[in-house]
Amino acid sequence: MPKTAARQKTTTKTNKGTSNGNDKTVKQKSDEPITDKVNPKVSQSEHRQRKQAQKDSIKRVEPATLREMLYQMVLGRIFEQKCAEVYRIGKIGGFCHLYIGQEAVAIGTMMALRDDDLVITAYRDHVQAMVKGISPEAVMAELYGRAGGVVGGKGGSMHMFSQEHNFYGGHGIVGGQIGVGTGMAYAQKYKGNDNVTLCFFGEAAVNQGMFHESLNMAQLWKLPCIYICENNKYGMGTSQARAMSISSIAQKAEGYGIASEFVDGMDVLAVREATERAIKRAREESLPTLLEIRCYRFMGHSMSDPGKYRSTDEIKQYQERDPIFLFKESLLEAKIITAKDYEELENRAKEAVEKAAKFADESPLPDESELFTDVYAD
Ligand SMILES: Cc1ncc(C[n+]2csc(CCOP(=O)(O)OP(=O)(O)O)c2C)c(N)n1
Ligand SMILES: [Mg+2]
Repeated sequence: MPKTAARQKTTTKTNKGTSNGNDKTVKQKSDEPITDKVNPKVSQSEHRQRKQAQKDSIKRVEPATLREMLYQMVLGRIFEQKCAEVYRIGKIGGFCHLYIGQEAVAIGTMMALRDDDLVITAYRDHVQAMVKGISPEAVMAELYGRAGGVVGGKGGSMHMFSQEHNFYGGHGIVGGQIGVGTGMAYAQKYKGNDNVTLCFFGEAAVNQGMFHESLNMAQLWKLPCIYICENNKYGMGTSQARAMSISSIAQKAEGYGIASEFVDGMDVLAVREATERAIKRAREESLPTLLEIRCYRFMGHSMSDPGKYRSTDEIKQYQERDPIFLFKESLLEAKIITAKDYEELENRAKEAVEKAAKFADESPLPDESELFTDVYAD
């Protein structure tokens, strides 16, 4: 991770003078530029800092929740590895964007939510869909384009959706979901409930006008929306350093008077704690937050990415700081799990994924009669 991502670097600033009367504390961070280079010495010291931080955070979370968080991370990883495997033999077609390396973001944020909270995301959506409660079977069958898929096999990888689970997609237009998510948060406020909306997007989406218009409205109307920017450093093959004039995305929130925080996306507990603060702000005060969560995708942008824009050495450096290994080590050291528990947990995840693949294999193709249902174009 770039040095700036260490949560120890976060400092606070009170933002008293906004026109909306928001006198809440706004987090601000040091703004060191993002570079494409990884400094091994800095990385090692950050890894040590993270481990120390996890030691303290572990004490604040129920052991059963910690174990479930680890299980969900492992399930997400094994599920995505299976997707890559079956994609290569043609069982999944079309676009397929994997989440491997970023699991701490989905699990750290979403496992702090209530069931009636809402989630919307971009096309890298399989793991988010499962954490929100959609079964691995329904997600895998959707990837296979089968009738048993969560949207009947008509959406595919990028369009997981389930109103029943308050999961509103799965969107392919970069940044498009930020406006929809803002509207979802508006609807909750209008209806008078205290539901929170979590809106995920990548760092490349921040360059879209939709991001800026949405953040402006969210603060103006005081919407209970949490904007989660998953900054994995690349938008397809373009690094953030080549595409964005200011490297700190969290800093952009300040332009709209929105509270923001810089979070280490390799540390699932740091992600959870930052999300809890944002949830409190949204639920109790109906105010938005922007979290910039620095992470890294270990796989290509999609299954068809030749990967020529970054070195294998860079990928290796990040893989050495894998968020799953870090969390597993911390839980072993804190004696929340034993090595045997981990083996059992991993086997359980493997079985769940194999069951999902079998379900998808056996699920029929959508019936021809479905061809013109759910079609809204003239
Ligand atoms: C409006 C729009 N422009 C361009 C594209 C093509 N495109 C698909 S993914 C992508 C990169 C997005 O990167 P980021 O938002 O950082 O998300 P990540 O893939 O890293 O998760 C682009 C440019 C698109 N889908 N929509
Ligand atoms: Mg990105």
